[in-house]
Amino acid sequence: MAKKSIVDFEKIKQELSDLPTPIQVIDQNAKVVNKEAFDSFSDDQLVEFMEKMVWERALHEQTMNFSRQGRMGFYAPTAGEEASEMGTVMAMKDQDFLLPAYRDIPQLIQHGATVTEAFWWSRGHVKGNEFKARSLMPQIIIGAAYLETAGVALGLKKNGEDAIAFSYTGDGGTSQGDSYEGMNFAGAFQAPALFIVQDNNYAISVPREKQTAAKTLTLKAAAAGIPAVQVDGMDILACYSVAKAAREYILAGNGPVMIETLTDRYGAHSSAGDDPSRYRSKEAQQPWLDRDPLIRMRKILTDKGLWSEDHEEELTKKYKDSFKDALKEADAVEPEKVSDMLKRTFEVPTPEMQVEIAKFEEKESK
Ligand SMILES: Cc1ncc(C[n+]2csc(CCOP(=O)(O)OP(=O)(O)O)c2C)c(N)n1
Repeated sequence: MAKKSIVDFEKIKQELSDLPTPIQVIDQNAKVVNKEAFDSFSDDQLVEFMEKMVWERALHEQTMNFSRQGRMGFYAPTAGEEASEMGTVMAMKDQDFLLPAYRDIPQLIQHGATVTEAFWWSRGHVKGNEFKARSLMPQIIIGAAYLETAGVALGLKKNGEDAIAFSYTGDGGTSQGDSYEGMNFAGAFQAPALFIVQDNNYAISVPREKQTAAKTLTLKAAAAGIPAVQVDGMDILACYSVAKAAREYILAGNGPVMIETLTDRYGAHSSAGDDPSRYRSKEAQQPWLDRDPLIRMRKILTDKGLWSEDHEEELTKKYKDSFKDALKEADAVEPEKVSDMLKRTFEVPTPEMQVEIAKFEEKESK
């Protein structure tokens, strides 16, 4: 007779594999699945949600055009992530502190940076870090924003501020140790932080399933004692409602929260132009395109008589024209010099850097 084990690891593993149902307000067929949440929005609010997503999609399309023309620096495409990004950032208040990653330029602009400043940031110009928005500059080191968030959030708590920290990372970011350390610290100190994981299925070419055996990324917050929830990241009403509820919960002194938005990166990882067809089939992506966040809101608004194709076209043109003006403004400043960047790195440049500075000054004077 087989000896009975003292512990059933398979059962424990199974319990970790039970998938929650992500929170939704409208499904991909534009059917209202949470009437109470839906009815809490006025018609004007519903239109505003759609306008923000049209704005972000226009920003994406225009920046990709600028990139192809060689007029941007580094820029991370955002098509597909409009509901996740606009829904969560619309729950932010001016006094809240933003800790964005490189794919969160739209939220940075919504939180008070100008489009021109965002373009300077993309070009690596120091003026791109001088925005008045209450935010750190977009973090390139994945996962690191969560460490900074723990510190910022603790500072907000110690100052007794009526504000929380909003922090973004991707699924790949949660595979970096920094993100756990940040969440653990924030959990231990009950710091007012909202950790938003935009689970867009890929970390460059590595699919989410290959990055971790965890069935949901919310499990990573559980280890830090932080309540976490999955949200349909293609449903702006759900993203906003959950972010707003999280903000209120955190502000009431209950410690941090994590939200995992299930979303998708439609195109390449960055404007540097990796080729997604090398790691992702069209068939695998199609279900995500069918869940597009604009399609479902467009249907809801059109059925209510609040939206038309002509209006959307006009808006898109208006937004794109404003981005063209912003780029002209960005062009009007002298490009960043390598020597100036080096001079700013330390208050007193090291002897090696002094040699580098002299070398670049010589080159730049020609
Ligand atoms: C610590 C660190 N390791 C590696 C990289 C290189 N890198 C840049 S983006 C990226 C993938 C990040 O994926 P994810 O966090 O899912 O965010 P997404 O780009 O999909 O928004 C990697 C590995 C980095 N920036 N930082």
